[in-house]
Amino acid sequence: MHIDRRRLERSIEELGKIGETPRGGLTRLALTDEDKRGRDWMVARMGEAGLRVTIDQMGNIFGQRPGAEALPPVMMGSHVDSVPTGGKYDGQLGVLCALEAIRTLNDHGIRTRHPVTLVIFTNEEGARFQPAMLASGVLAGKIPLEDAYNARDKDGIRLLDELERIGYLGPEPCVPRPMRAYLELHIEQGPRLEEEGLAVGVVEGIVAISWSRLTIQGVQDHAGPTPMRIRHDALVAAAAVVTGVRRIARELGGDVVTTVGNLTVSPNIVNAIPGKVTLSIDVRDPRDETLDRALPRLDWLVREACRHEGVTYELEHYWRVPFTPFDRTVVAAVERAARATGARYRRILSGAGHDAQYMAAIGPAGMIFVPSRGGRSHCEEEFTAMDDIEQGANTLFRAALDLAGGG
Ligand code: HGY
Ligand code: MN
Ligand code: MN
Repeated sequence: MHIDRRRLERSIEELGKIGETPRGGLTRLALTDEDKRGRDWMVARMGEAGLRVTIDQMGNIFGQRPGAEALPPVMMGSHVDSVPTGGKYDGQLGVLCALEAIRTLNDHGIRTRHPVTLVIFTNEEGARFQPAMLASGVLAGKIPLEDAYNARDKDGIRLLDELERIGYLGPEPCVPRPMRAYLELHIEQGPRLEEEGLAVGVVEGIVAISWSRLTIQGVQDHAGPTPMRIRHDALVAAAAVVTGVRRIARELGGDVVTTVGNLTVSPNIVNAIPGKVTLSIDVRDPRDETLDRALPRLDWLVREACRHEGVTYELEHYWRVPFTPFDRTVVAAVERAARATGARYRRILSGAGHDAQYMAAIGPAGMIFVPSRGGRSHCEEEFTAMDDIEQGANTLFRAALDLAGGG
């Protein structure tokens, strides 16, 4: 038994059209009209596959396929929201491979012991509303629902209002659910599988992640008549922070990664000294202890950069997810499935966060990676070859069958 490659390929193409960018990438930010259209497309396909579709308070979508016994379900899925000018595989591939696995169960009339549930999580990317994995974080009981509802995008629009506007504010409580296991297929978003000529990654865990936001308040003034000796330029302090964030990674070494991805300047015009700068700092490492060493260095760096320029600041470490090892029995089931599929594979760690990170907090979770061409992701160049997708999807199908008690 194997998945239907052509059907899966068509689904990737069809869903990838919703929010497609002129360069063939994808912009489908959480709770925008494009996200609504992508959700509606998935709900229609889930109905056609005979799934009972429900929506919870965070707009998470569940498609339930009954099992032979009233047991906790095997859940599998991912997300359909993207980053701006992102790719058509991040998140979307996991949702479509889960749909394809269910369609394959239907093709063969298989009644698994445990029910099987397809799940689509809201706002995984954290691109529009921070932090990332927001809705799986609420479901896992790690983020209060009210905090998520009050998250605002850069235009001050509230998450709750957008959920309501697109018609995905569901009645189901967004709380931990009993599950046999949670499986997520995802692109690796790094170079390892491709470098080693492998089709599948058996994911053993996900790195620890910390997000901080820094607001620097300087003195806005005229770029011309203001003598250099009396300036307090928020952007000069910010620039010292940006290069210092890179230095922290270099000094700590190992696998730590640090990124300033978002920076806004006000008033952001040629002839005014920047009065205010806000910026984001993302720090990740497989070891929580390394993050515990990195953050005090960041605090010191910001304090010194701002003292030197005579500006004030607010630094908030507002999101932290610990290193998350996946359940050994689920990892073993994924490995068995990769072997049975005949895929060349290796065990691997995820440098990207995923909804599986929060699902692992409430039940046995595991992931399957497929290669990213050139290791690229969160960009329009993101691509994974169908041969690899087929092997990954067959691995997901077999792992789900194994864990759900195949017919
Ligand atoms: O940030 C991440 O790692 C994921 O793409 N949300
Ligand atoms: Mn993703
Ligand atoms: Mn992503």
